[in-house]
Amino acid sequence: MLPAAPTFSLDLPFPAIMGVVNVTPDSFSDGGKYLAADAALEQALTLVREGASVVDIGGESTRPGSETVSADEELRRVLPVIETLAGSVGVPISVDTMKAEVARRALAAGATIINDVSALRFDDEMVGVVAESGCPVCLMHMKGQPKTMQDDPRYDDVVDEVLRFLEERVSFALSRGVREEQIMVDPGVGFGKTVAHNLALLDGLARFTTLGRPVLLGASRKRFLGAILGAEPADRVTGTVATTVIGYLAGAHIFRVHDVKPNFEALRVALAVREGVTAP
Ligand code: HH2
Repeated sequence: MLPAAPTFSLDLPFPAIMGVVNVTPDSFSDGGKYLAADAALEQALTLVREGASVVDIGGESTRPGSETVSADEELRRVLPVIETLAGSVGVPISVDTMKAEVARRALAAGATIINDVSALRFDDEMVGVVAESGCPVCLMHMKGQPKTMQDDPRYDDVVDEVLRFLEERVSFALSRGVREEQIMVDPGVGFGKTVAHNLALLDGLARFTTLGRPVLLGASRKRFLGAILGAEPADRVTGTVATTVIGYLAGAHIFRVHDVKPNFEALRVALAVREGVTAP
């Protein structure tokens, strides 16, 4: 048996799938595909039909080398999608942003989760938005900034360092009035890590459950899979499914993926083996 899921302020099945919709021109795997609000809406509905329990809407690419965009531009991309989805999608909506202003307006438009890949470090006001709203928040590890994070990242012990970083970010959030039940944690696969670092994190993933918070894994279609498989993003789906099963067996709770159906089916099988039930 895997450890029981920690108390969480969001009513999610565990394991749960977070389906990704990037409303950006430049995301590494789906950039440009869902820039029009109706295309984003259609994709979100498809992901939910396929088994997603959350949809994550992003308006700024954080792929290695990406440039930042203004809050206005990010809002212009995500707000119409969140407003439309909030009335129709039937699952919680997460907003993938590092900016307090975007988070605030997204929550007002119907998002209920903040996914901050800077773990509340990029914008000083973000922690206040999370504390005041009481919404669930994902705190993710990133070494450096997206623009330069893949320039020779180094760690003595990557699992230890990422674990200590997340411990510190959880303490910081708690010290500023965020409740423990609001927090999930994420080792940040691909954010300032070499292929070897990413593999070490996946191999050591069980250690992140010692933080006592739900663990989110975002390995979908990422570059380390391309390095292993010699495949472009669209051909990394089977590799992603492998990471989902490995993550599930290590006790991860939420899987952020672009391709919901294969990951959902793999989780159903893994869950049936572990717990004798057939649906996450
Ligand atoms: N990865 C990406 C973006 N947001 N959030 C969390 N919590 N964990 C992740 O691993 C994560 C994330 C990068 O992937 P994607 O959104 O597909 O690409 P891009 O940043 O190019 O939009």
